[in-house]
Amino acid sequence: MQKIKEKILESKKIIITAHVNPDGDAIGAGLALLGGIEKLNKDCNVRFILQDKIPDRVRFLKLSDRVELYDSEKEYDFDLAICVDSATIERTGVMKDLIKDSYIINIDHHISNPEYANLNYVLNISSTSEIIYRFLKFCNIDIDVNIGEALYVGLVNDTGNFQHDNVTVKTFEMAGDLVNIGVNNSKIIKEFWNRQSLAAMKLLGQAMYEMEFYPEKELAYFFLSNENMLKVGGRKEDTENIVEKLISYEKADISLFLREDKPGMIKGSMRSKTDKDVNVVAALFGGGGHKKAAGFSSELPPEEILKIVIENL
Ligand SMILES: [Mn+2]
Repeated sequence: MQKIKEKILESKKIIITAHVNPDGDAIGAGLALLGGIEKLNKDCNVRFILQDKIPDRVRFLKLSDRVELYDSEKEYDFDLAICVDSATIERTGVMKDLIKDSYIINIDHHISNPEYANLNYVLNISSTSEIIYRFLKFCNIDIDVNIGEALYVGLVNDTGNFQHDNVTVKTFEMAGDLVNIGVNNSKIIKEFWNRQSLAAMKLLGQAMYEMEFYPEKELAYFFLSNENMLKVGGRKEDTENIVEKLISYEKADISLFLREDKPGMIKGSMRSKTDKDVNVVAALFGGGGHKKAAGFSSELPPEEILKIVIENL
């Protein structure tokens, strides 16, 4: 943390980035870091630039208008790049090409992170937002309510609203501290958590109705074709909670959700509620993540992916 602080203090122009299809943790961590850097180094110009647009449900965050979309027509001038919540540099999408030859700091919480940067701060905790919170505290930066709300959204996002076992005493202490400085828990739940699109509701309904269960592996499974996705006008962020809901089935130990991204390309996500390690299974397809939550991409047909998963559980 000291090295990151020094690097930020000696920089004049910083670009923060995060992964494609950004979630609440990517946005929360990035915005909180941006707000914090502006307090730490007042001579520094800091920007938060992403490949993809942010979900509507984080737009209530005061700092969210600071997110910029990458524009290939523009020139970017910076002396430090910071990647948050990105398990690999490829996860930043087109931003990779912009930053790859510059000095990079990697701040992340995915155990699969290969520490790809010049300076890496990777901790196996709830969220990147929890890491950023610790960093801001370490630097004695005043966490105001705008930074606090961004951090809280990250926490709620990556803990499944304090449901997963990545929640520790420190996570609750952080949440308590943020509530203390003025973050309103029920406001965040109303604005962020309980704000699903119609397409998300329809797709979740379909997933729950058509879910298959493989009792020999306690596996709950659902495959969503691109055709069914288009039928309800769904986007990939509308499918985020399906894998979480699959595992809420009383008999399921593992859930597997496959989504046809485009013909011939499947995105897989897995959850575990026992000791079974889904990170290892996702790695068979070149993916990764955490022991209890992991993802991958594959060009294999869904029934083939299902077969491999079942064989390896
Ligand atoms: Mn995260």
